[in-house]
This record gives sequence, C-alpha cells and structure tokens, in this order.
Amino acid sequence: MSKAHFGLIGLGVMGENLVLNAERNGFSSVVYNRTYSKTEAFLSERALGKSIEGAKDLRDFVSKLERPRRILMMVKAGPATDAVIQQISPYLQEGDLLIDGGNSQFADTERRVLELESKSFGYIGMGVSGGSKGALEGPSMMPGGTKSSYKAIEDLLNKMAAQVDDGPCVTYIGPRGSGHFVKTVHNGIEYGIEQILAESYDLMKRVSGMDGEQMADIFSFWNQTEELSSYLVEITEACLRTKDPSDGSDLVEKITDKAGQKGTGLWTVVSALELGASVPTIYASLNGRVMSSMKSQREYAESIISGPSVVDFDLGNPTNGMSPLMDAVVLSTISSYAQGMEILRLASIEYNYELNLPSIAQIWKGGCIIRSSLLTRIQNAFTDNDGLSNLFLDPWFAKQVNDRLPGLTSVVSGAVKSGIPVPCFSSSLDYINSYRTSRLPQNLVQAMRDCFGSHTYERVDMPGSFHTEWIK
Ligand code: NBP
Repeated sequence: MSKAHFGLIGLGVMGENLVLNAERNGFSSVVYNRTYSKTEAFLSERALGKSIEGAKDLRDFVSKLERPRRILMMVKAGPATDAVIQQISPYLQEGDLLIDGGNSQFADTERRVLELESKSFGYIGMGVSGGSKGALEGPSMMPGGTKSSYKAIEDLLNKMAAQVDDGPCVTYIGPRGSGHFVKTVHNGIEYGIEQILAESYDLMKRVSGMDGEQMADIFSFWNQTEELSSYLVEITEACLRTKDPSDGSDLVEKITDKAGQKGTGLWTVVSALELGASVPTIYASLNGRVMSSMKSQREYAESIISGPSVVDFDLGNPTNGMSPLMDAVVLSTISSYAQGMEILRLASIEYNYELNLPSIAQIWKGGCIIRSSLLTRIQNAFTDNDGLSNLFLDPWFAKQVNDRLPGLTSVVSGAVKSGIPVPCFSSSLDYINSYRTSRLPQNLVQAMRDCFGSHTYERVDMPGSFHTEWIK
C-alpha cells in the first residue's frame, strides 16, 4: 500500500478542517488523535470516501507516512504540544519535519526549534488564522523555521492557503519562532479592531438609540468603503442582524458582556513593552476585555458611583455612513495596524527575524480574521518605503489623519461628556496626537527625575549631560 503524503495530529475543529483541505488539494493523509473515538467518528463521517486513513497509535501513524515525513500538530498550545513532541520523537528519523500549527507562544517555538533541529529533525512553528471555515477553505498561514524545512512543505501550503490577486496567503516568515510571533501580533491587531467595532456599536445604541437592523445597515455601508471593507466589519453586520428565535429581538443584546483573552493579546502587549513599541490601542482592547470580565464589581460600582448623563452629540447622518463615527473607526483601525506593524519592525531588528513587512501584509489579505482592503494600502506603504518607521508617515495614511482627526476628536469628546467609555477610540486619539507633537512634556519628567534621583538631563540648546540642584 502506498504511503500517505501528510500526517495530522489533533482532530479538534482546526485539525479536522485542515486535513480535509490538504486532501482536497491532492495530499493523501493519515490522522492521529489522543482520544481514538474522535478519529473513528471523523473517519466514518467527514472523512468518509476520502484519501484519509486513521492510526490508533503513533508508531502506526509514522509507519503510514512517506519519508521524509511531514507532520502537522494541531493540539492545544503549551504542555499538550510538548507532550506530543515528546511522544512522537522516538519514532522520527533524520529529515522528518514537525509543524506546530497551534497558537504557541513564540518563545516556546524558539526552544523547540533548537531542541528538534539538534536531533536532525525539521521544525516549523506556523501561525494559522481563519478559524474553522478558513482552515477548510483556505487559511492565512505564517510559517517560521529554517528555509530548508519550509521548502519541504511549500507546495502543500501554497495549495492549502487562501488565494488573493497577488498569490497565496502564505510565505516563509523567517527563522525560529518568527511565524508564531507574527501570528501573535496578528491576534493583537485583531483584538484592537474587535474592540473598536464594539465601541462604535455602543455609541450607536446609547447615543443614537439605534436598533440592530439600523446598526447593521451602517456596518454594511462601511463594508463597501475602501477604508473599512473587511471580514470583521462584515461579520459585525451579520451579528447585529441576527435575532433571538425565542422572541425575535436582537440576539446580541442577550449575550453576557464578558470577553475572555486567551493569551495572544497579552503576549502581543508584553512583547511590545519589551521591544519599546508604543501600542496603546492594542493595550486598550486587552484591558477592555479584562475590565469586561469584572462583571459583578462593575454592577456594584454602577450602584454607588454616578457619572454624567448621555448627551446628544453628532455621530453623523446614517445615510452618509455616520461620517464622524466612521472617521473614529477608520483612524483607530489604522492605529491598531500601525502599532502591530511597529512591533514587527522592532522585533525584526531585535530578534534578527528579517521580516518582510509587505509580504506579511500580503498574506493577511485573505483567509485570516484581520483581512481587509486596508492591507493593500499597508502592503504598498511598506513596499514604496522599506524604511518606513510608522504607517502614519506614509502619504495616504497621513492624509487619512488630516481628513479624519476632527471626526475622531468630536466622537471622543462627546463620549467623554456622556460618560461612555471608548478606550480604543480615546487611546488612538492620544496616540495620534502624541505622535504628531514634536515637543511633549517629558522635559518636566526629566527635571523631576534629575531632582529626586540625579538622573541628569539633556538640553535642547547645547550638547552634554546636565545636573541641577533643584531644591536649594
Ligand atoms: P483545541 O485547542 O481544542 O485542541 C484540541 C486537540 O488537542 C484535541 O485533538 C485534543 O485531543 C488535543 N490534545 C489536548 Br487538548 N491535550 C493533548 C495532549 N496532552 N496530548 C495530545 N493531544 C492533546 O483544538 P482547536 O480549536 O482545533 O485548536 C488547535 C490549535 O490551533 C490550538 O493551538 C489553537 O490555539 C490553534 N488555533 C485555533 C483556532 C480556532 O479558531 N479554534 C484558530 C487558529 C489557531 P483529545 O481529543 O484527545 O482531547
């Protein structure tokens, strides 16, 4: 019997869909799952009649694969991934390739690449985005590791990935943990955009009194504009149109307002702090989720702490897509992307990842959760100027700020007067206002530091390092 091209470990929602995708693209497969009943169920249902066979144990699994073996692990990140590596390693032979497609922390991947490659196995840490539908129909994939290991799966990944005008949504990202690092930052950007869209919904509902259908119409309008056309805007419209079958009301209003954060958002912010990247929009979205989870405290606080009543301020005419509100969403969304790209730029230098920012923007244009038409502009901005230090310095993005800053400002100011929290809108406004200010008040911070700690300071009018006895 001929051996299979490709092996998959982990029949969760992602693993099942990815292996069906590989098989559809002509790669016969073997699957293994810790709990064998799941393998049996998969083989007798979704995999029935396809070139997919199952294995009861790992010895059987590797024996059914052609050499050098190409094995994709889709298991929970962390200890489960280490456990699978440990269990399969005794059966691997020189040149075999393990691919971790889970949401692993990039530092774990750095460690695993060193360990596995020292045993002459290949190891690829690959971020996968697109959820279950993307996994089946074509995800965006971010593989990192040695180039030779990537070459062994390039054909497979090119066929499995989502396809956009300028190619498949997969490319070699860089060495070691770079693939998982880029996926982490992708998720950080995603956190930001989700919170931005949620803030716009909150304002439409609480300030303008709009219902689900009316709000969905605005998202539909936005989705037809170059600046906001995106998967997340598209699904927000769908969420807002969906009714509770029990009474026909807007289902979203029945959902508890608590959002979890699984790790990648946190890792993005921690990495940004370590790298010295300014990411207030992404941080605000993470904090928004943390604050949302403090439900019982918020309920009690509302009963004892009062705030201003909602004032009637202008969010714009719905027939024009509520332009000030759209301005706020556009500039905040650009801020989220700009901050994510800044993390990648600095990580590329610090970790020697040699990241190609235009290529990363290109592979995010299809298949993944943050796909949007803005990514074509982002790709062009970093192609036109490979030394671009911030997206807002690109002429097209600078014009967006010049045109839309008054709208963002009026929305934040109205929300502040109404006592409505808009953490991503207000952080984005501060980010832009700080970035466009050549003289910030940190001169006074420097004076204080020199006063209490003799930290010294630099002067604007002469070179050198200075200290003053501030308190005589
Ligand atoms: P899960 O993250 O729910 O993982 C389920 C799989 O992990 C099952 O096959 C399970 O086996 C296996 N597993 C666990 Br849990 N512990 C194990 C262990 N100690 N040894 C061996 N296998 C173990 O599945 P998923 O949602 O398909 O996600 C898979 C990976 O892809 C994760 O890292 C996830 O973060 C990432 N990811 C998910 C999405 C998404 O939209 N869901 C998107 C992108 C990336 P069992 O059946 O025996 O319990």
